[in-house]
Amino acid sequence: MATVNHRTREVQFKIVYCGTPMGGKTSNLQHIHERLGPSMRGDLVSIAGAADRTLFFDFLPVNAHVIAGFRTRFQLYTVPGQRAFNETRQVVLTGVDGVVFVADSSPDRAQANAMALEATWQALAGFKLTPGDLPFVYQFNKRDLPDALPCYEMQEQLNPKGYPSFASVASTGYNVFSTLEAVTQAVLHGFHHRGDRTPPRSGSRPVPPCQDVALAS
Ligand SMILES: Nc1nc2c(ncn2[C@@H]2O[C@H](COP(=O)(O)OP(=O)(O)OP(=O)(O)O)[C@@H](O)[C@H]2O)c(=O)[nH]1
Ligand SMILES: [Mg+2]
Repeated sequence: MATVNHRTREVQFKIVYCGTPMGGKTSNLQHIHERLGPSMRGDLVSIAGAADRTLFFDFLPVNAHVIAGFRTRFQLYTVPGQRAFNETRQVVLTGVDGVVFVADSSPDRAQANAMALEATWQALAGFKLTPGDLPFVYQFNKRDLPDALPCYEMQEQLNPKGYPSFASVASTGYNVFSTLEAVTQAVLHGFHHRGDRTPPRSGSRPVPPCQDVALAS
């Protein structure tokens, strides 16, 4: 839920990157942190365990525009993908304004993707949120893998309702900012149209569907 501070004239939104274990959630935040100048973002806080697996969460604050005299700040979080961390996922998702679901395009990870998606919806249901209640953007990551599943197959399996989706390579940054822009636009759009009974799922600009792309080597 957006936090409005009238004294500092700041609005804060919370975006949470959920998804498949080892799918590339932390890599998204690392790329955003590397590419944005220090005036645009805070420090990246990562609580990682063995072999760089996210243990609790990653956190990166990002500044955005000044809208109607209020500075807009997005708090980006990742949650650990491992199943053992269901409780952590629930804690980090508290007050979420928008979700990015990072799926792994490796064929070996198809089942893990489906399980992670189910776990994400279950966690959101804990807050009485159902699909369509908040901006939800898919990122089909690791498109550089030679045996990556076709995007249409991933869409069919994971995104039958056709929410906004992006084919990405988080390790090089491909479509990391497009994904971030889509979810932040959708969150802002929802905030400005709060009175609406129907929450928006996509941004104010139409988002093209995920497509298989020719990636530069
Ligand atoms: N080939 C390829 N590897 C990637 C890509 N994105 C991330 N990786 C690699 O995948 C591994 C896991 O990436 P992370 O960003 O740590 O994944 P995560 O989802 O945060 O993992 P957990 O927090 O442990 O669930 C790392 O070795 C990354 O370098 C990608 O687009 N392509
Ligand atoms: Mg991680």
